[in-house]
Amino acid sequence: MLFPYRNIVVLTGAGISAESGIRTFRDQDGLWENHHIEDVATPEGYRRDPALVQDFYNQRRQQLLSGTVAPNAAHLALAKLEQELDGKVTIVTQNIDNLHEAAGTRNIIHMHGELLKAQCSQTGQTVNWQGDISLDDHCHCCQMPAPMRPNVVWFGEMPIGMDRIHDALLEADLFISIGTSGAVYPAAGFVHEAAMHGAHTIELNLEPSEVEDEFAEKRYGPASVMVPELVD
Ligand code: BV8
Repeated sequence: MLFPYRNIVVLTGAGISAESGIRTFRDQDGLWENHHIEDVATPEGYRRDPALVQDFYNQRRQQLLSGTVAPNAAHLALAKLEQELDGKVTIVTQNIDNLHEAAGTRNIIHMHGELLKAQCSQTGQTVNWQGDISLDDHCHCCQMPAPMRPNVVWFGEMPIGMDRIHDALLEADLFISIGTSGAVYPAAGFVHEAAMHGAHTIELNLEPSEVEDEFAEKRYGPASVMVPELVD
């Protein structure tokens, strides 16, 4: 158990879901392999070719809804930590899958959005969405119904929950990063912010991330082994 910590912030990235069968972005056969980031993860790319972008996210949503992916031991260990710690655990995830919730995590911030929600491209209002988003799907919140888009934060868009995240980093006495390459900001900067406020910092990853030097402690190996080892 992680005594004596009482305020733990955990940042997760695609690597925590890799052993559940969800592809990462920048690894071998990653999601970016057959897509240019600017074509599928920017507002410009969506405006240029909405059908291509919808299809990129529809395929990932279908996988999530297919029943073929489940939380792995890393997600389950974090949910157990939240239940058992005499203190507070905040999961800040860059992932848009629902595997943390499926494992039982409750206190979670999806800073890059959620695959199982859609949003009005005009107002940003979100609704739960359990199927494909087609170009014919329009919102119910605007006088002139606007197209529905994936509820996902693209490059150049403001991540979700930044105030809550900064508050959590201010209080944290332990910051753990799991399964992220540290390639994307502002998430990659959270370790520096937590350390500045006196938190101990641990990186758990398959290999050193781009911000490995910022961590006080580093342990490398698959998340399904490393996270239970740290938490139990
Ligand atoms: C913003 C969409 C500002 C969702 C994604 C400095 C400060 C602030 C911003 C910037 C900055 N410098 C540059 C920027 C701009 C930009 C940015 O960071 N660019 C990068 C390329 C330099 N950031 C932004 O635009 C962000 N917005 O800053 O807004 C603003 C302010 C005011 C007003 C408006 C705006 C928005 C960033 C969000 C972009 N959206 N995707 C989706 O499609 O899912 S990013 C994409 O990368 C995903 O969201 C993903 O979450 C994220 C990070 O990737 P990882 O999760 O780390 O995955 P990756 O494949 O890279 O790595 C996996 C790791 O796991 C590897 O290290 C691997 O070794 C490991 N692993 C693999 N298997 C395992 C494992 N580990 C353990 N066990 C295993 N089994």
